[in-house]
Amino acid sequence: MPLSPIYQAVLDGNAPAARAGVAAALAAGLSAEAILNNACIPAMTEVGRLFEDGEKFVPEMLISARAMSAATELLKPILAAEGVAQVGSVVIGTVAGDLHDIGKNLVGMMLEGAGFVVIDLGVDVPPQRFVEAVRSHRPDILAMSALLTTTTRAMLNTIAALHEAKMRDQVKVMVGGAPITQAFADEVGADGFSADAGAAVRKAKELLAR
Ligand code: B1M
Repeated sequence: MPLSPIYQAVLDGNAPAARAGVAAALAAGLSAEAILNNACIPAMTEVGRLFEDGEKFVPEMLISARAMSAATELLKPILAAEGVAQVGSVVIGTVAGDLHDIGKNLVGMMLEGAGFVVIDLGVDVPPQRFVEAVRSHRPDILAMSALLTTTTRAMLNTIAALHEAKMRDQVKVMVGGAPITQAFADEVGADGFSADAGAAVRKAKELLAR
């Protein structure tokens, strides 16, 4: 099974093996999306479970994250090449205080693959930087990612900063990340929520059509 070496390499934090596994799976004819959804993401989910159980620690999570990034680097151009004509633009970032970027990067990649122009602000993005980016890039959508329950409030602060700058009606706001729910999105006044990267593309298209 060409996916098991990738799963194992991400789990072990072995970046060269993860990259080699992805190259082999692509050569064997597997799609980038299948590799992502059936090997890379399940491996990171297992890393999280082992961390919760006290069987893995932060440095191990970090090297698994690096292996995941090495694997997805090879998938990125393929996902982007599957894209169609430009459909809209998105400013994306991980909120203030939060350094998790794997999910945010996947969402950005899938959006690019679907034809969106993506402006990635990176991680630990304070509300004011999101506001400045909306002012300068005039995107259709502002997309925020958060992985820590403690940083989800930064989404509320960013939406408040947009209101304060009188720019809230200029952009649709999308939120996502493991602790985010539709109820939370409604509570903070976001226009859309999605649970995974594929759903994020569908939601972004739906927001554009509104
Ligand atoms: Co962190 N971490 N981490 N971590 N980490 C979690 C999130 C945690 C759940 C682990 C656990 O306890 N089980 C836990 C959070 C608990 C909580 O708040 N509820 C946690 C913790 C506690 C911490 C630290 C505090 C640990 C410490 O230092 N003691 C620390 C905080 C640092 C900080 O941010 N300030 C920390 C650090 C790290 C590393 C740096 C070591 C590393 C991140 C490396 C990196 O991202 N470059 C790391 C990792 C790797 C994880 C886990 C294991 C994996 C996250 C991941 O990449 N998942 C994670 C446990 C887990 O999630 N099971 C954990 C794979 C990724 C594809 O999924 O990011 O959920 P995800 O993205 C999905 C969806 O959520 C969605 O689509 C994506 C693709 O399908 N999505 C969106 C994401 N953003 C979206 C935006 C959208 C739409 C959908 O629209 C805008």
